[in-house]
Amino acid sequence: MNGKFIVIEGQKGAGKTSAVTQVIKTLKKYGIKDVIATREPGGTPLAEALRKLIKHGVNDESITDHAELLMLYAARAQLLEKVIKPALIRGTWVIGDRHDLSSQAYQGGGRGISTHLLQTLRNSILGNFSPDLTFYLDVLPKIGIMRSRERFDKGNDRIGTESTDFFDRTYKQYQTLAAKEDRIITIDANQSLVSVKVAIHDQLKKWLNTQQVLSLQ
Ligand code: Z5A
Repeated sequence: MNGKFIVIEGQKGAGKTSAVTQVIKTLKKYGIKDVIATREPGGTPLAEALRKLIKHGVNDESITDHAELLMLYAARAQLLEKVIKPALIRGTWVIGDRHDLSSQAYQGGGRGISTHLLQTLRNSILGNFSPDLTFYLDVLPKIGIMRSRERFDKGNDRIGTESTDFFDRTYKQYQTLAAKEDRIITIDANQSLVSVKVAIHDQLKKWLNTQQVLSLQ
């Protein structure tokens, strides 16, 4: 792969949208201009159709946890093979709004799906593919929920309107997983938007140096 895959993770209201913008802005500042943004679930016509199903369901039919997980993986598999990998191979950098860590946190923590099943799916579908760098925006669930409360689609968002307990479990799982992995940088997303942007810029600059990218510019 000639490009790099940088992912932004965190609970709703963490500020992932502005973090994606900040990462792209910082990369451009340091001379990396061939960049695309993706989101999960979504990012291809099929994955966007699955996104609608995942977020809104179909009529009143309840969706099982396994069906939800498999739809998320179907969308991810499609995005990976159709968009992310081809971009990385041609040297384009990809900035992802969510990736597999979301499934580990939401479906593993929130839904309580077994680590064994999640690992099996990940190994089978993603193999040894993983992000080069992940920014995990750590926001307390109650702050994130408050921030995203104004969103227009909140009433029709299956996962977004889950219980406080669900978001607490998801949050704990995010924190546990982020602490284990060197390639995940945790950013305190409870602070002001300006402070979050500065933290992302500084951490990304540091990481680019370790990748010897800056010295090439
Ligand atoms: N999901 C899953 O369960 N499993 C998976 O594997 C994957 C996803 C991939 C996708 O929803 C849903 O799918 C999501 C997880 C699940 N459901 N939930 N919950 P989505 O993509 O539509 O959206 P989201 O990521 O959940 O929510 P969001 O609200 O869009 O989050 P955000 O992008 O991090 O927030 P934002 O739009 O950047 O910010 C929200 C507001 O807060 C906005 O007005 C900002 O100006 C404000 N904000 C952000 N940061 C700050 C700070 N630092 N201070 C003050 N105000 C701030």
